[in-house]
Amino acid sequence: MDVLDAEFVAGATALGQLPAPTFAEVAFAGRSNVGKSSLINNLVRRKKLVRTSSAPGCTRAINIFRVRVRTNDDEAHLDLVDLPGYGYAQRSKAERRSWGPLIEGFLRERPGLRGAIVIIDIRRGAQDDDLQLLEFLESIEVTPILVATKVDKLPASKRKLAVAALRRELDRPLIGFSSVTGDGREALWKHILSVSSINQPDVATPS
Ligand SMILES: Nc1nc2c(ncn2[C@@H]2O[C@H](COP(=O)(O)OP(=O)(O)OP(=O)(O)O)[C@@H](O)[C@H]2O)c(=O)[nH]1
Ligand SMILES: [Mg+2]
Repeated sequence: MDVLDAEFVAGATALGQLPAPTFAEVAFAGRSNVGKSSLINNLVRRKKLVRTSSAPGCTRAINIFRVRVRTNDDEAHLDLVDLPGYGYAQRSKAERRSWGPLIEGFLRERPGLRGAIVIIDIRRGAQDDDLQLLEFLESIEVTPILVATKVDKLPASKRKLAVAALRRELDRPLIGFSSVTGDGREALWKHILSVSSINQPDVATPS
C-alpha cells in the first residue's frame, strides 16, 4: 500500500473538541500499551508520526491522523483515529472512569466512522474488556476488525498457530500483525480500505 502523505489533524480529550469529520474514519482501540500507536506508525510507514511509549497509558487523548493513499490509479483520503488505551490499572479511578465514556462516545456518535480495529496482544489473548468492546461494537453496528499484534515476540515457528488459535477462540476473522517486522500490514490495509469503501488495486494481496 502506498501512503503518499500522513499528517496529524487534531487531538482532543473531550468529544466536543474534535473537528467535524471530513473523510471516512477508522478507529484503533485496545488495552493500554498493546501497540495501537506503533501499529498506526507502521501502517503509514512513519517512525514517529504517532507518539509511542513503553510506559502504558501514553495516549490519553483521541488523536486523528489524515492519510492520502494511492489505490488503482486514483488517490483517496482517510482519517486514522488513535483512541486512548483502556484497562490500565495504574491510572486513578477517576481517570479510568473518564475514558470509558470518551471511547464509547466516539464510537457511538462519530458520523464518519466506518470501522474499528480492535488490537490484542498475541501473548495475552483477549481479556474481558476486549470482549466487552467487541460486543459493544457489534451492538452499535460498527464493524470490528481484529488484530493480534506483537507476533514477533513469539518464536517464528509458533506465530501462525497462535494466530489461528486466537481466531478460533474468538470465532471471528483476525489478522496477525507485528509493528517490528511489518507482518500483516498489507492484509490489514486491505480490510481498512474495504470497510472505508475505498477502491482497491486488483492485484492479489498475500495474507
Ligand atoms: N516487539 C514489539 N513491540 C511492540 C509492537 N508494537 C508495539 N510495541 C512496543 O510496545 C510498547 C507500547 O507501544 P505503543 O504503540 O505506545 O502502545 P499503545 O497501545 O499506543 O499504548 P497507549 O497509548 O499507552 O495505550 C512500545 O514499547 C512499543 O515499542 C510490536 O509489534 N512488536
Ligand atoms: Mg498510544
